[in-house]
Amino acid sequence: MQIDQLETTLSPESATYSKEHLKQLASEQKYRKKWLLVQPTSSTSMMVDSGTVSMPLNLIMVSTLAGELFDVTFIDERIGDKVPQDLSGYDVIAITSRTLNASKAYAIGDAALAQNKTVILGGVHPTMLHEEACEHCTSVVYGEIESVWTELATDVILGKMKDVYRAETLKPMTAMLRPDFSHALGSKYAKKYSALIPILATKGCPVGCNFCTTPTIYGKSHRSREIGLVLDEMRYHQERLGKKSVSFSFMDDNISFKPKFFIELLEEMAKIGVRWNANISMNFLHKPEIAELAGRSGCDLMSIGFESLNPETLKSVHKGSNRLDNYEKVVGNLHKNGVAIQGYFMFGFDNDSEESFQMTYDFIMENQIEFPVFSLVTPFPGTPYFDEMKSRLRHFDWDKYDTYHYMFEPTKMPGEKLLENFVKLQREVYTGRAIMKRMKGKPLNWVWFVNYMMHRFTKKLKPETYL
Ligand code: B12
Ligand code: SF4
Repeated sequence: MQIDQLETTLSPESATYSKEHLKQLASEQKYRKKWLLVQPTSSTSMMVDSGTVSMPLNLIMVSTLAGELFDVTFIDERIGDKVPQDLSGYDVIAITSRTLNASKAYAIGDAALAQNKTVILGGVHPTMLHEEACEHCTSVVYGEIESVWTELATDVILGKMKDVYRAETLKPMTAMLRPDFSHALGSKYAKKYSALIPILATKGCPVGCNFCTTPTIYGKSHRSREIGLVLDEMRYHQERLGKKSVSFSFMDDNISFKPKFFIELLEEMAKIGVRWNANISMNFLHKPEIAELAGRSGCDLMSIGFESLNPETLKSVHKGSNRLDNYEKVVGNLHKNGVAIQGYFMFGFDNDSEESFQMTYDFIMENQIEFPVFSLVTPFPGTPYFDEMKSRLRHFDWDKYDTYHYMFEPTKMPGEKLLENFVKLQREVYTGRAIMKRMKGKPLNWVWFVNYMMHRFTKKLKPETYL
């Protein structure tokens, strides 16, 4: 899709920001401005940015749009690309940031401002804390770039930047361009990217968990692309790679939120022979026919936020989609259909007690969860949970907002006990014997390898690791 097919949602009354005007300005450019796009690494010691990393669809979407009008260089620090100290070859430095890499993003922004560059910060953290981010850049983009692109690109060409770009209304996802991976894959370190191709079918999640940034940024909206476009994108990669069984990783917040859309999408995917994985909420996964369809459509792995086995905790975080009495049904149905489970479990909630750890261990072992992932509850800035917990937080060191650091003392357990049990649980589910028990009868694939890596990683864990 070209620029002229994009809708303008911002200030539609203003001719300055019409797509026609942008098209005209772009065609009159004597010099295409040079953008340096940066995905900063984080300084966390945990396994967040190590090994193979997923291709950053967020910055790829920025490069897809910017590449149509400007010259683009793509830097991903996580794979080994380096941001040059001398930025004289660039006009615009555009940086993506989550909380865990915000201090790195800010340092790059500061260095670029000192060299009189136009600095644009985008992503979850600058969106949530745009006043803080404004100190380190020329402009902050609030939320998705697609909904402000006409205004932002026009201002870049005219050299008149605003502090914050924020859309009054979100564009329908039909306006989303097909991601152009060429800039990201141009790096000599691109081999460090996971082979899974990131793809998007929907955006948003109205479930409203109070610790999640998505409802704060996108409200109750849940938008979807046309199924035909998602399939076209999949077929494009099948042709490019010369095979049918290409593996896709859905980046959606909650792909199954609208069952009708999800079922239709999966039925179509089943016809083209792709493999896939996704983040999913449990709203209707307990139905056997859905698990059957997931398996038939090529699902290798579902990432499910079980979060907690404590009903009080689920209630306190407003995770209405999780019903404890469905947990075992969900797991059993998926397993019957050959779908492995990456199960997310969070600890550190006020309602957690030592029993919570034992309950989680039993659940994981009895239900043979293939890839359990444990995190400490982290109130991210801008969320209702952050406001609620602010006075109890131990620090505001963004480098430690990676869900692997101790953030506050829960009411029912001293901090030391929390961390002791947290480490013990992880070690126990990843001992050689526990892995053999959980993985018994499972196909020999990369999930075994992940377990092996986790075995090595968890052996080294100590409570202090999380301080
Ligand atoms: C898929 C996903 C993952 C995947 C893939 C991550 C990746 N490589 O991109 C995996 C599973 C690997 C993952 C890992 C983690 N994730 Co995650 N993840 C997501 C999820 C659900 C979608 C992200 C996504 O790709 N969306 C699709 C893209 C196209 O949209 P987008 O990211 O919103 O980007 C748009 C805008 O933000 C904007 N934009 C973004 N960057 C820029 C830059 C510029 C210059 C501009 C102009 C605009 C712009 O335009 C983009 C295009 O529309 C988000 C929730 C969310 N909606 O953000 C959580 C989320 C980003 N993850 C989160 C967390 C905590 C993590 C982990 C720390 C978890 C962990 N303990 O391992 C790690 C950190 C990994 C890392 N190094 O960053 C948090 C971050 C919170 C915060 N404040 O930082 C989120 C927001 C979920 C939440 N709890 O609220 N994650
Ligand atoms: S279900 Fe997931 S994406 Fe939706 S609000 Fe809760 S944590 Fe966020």
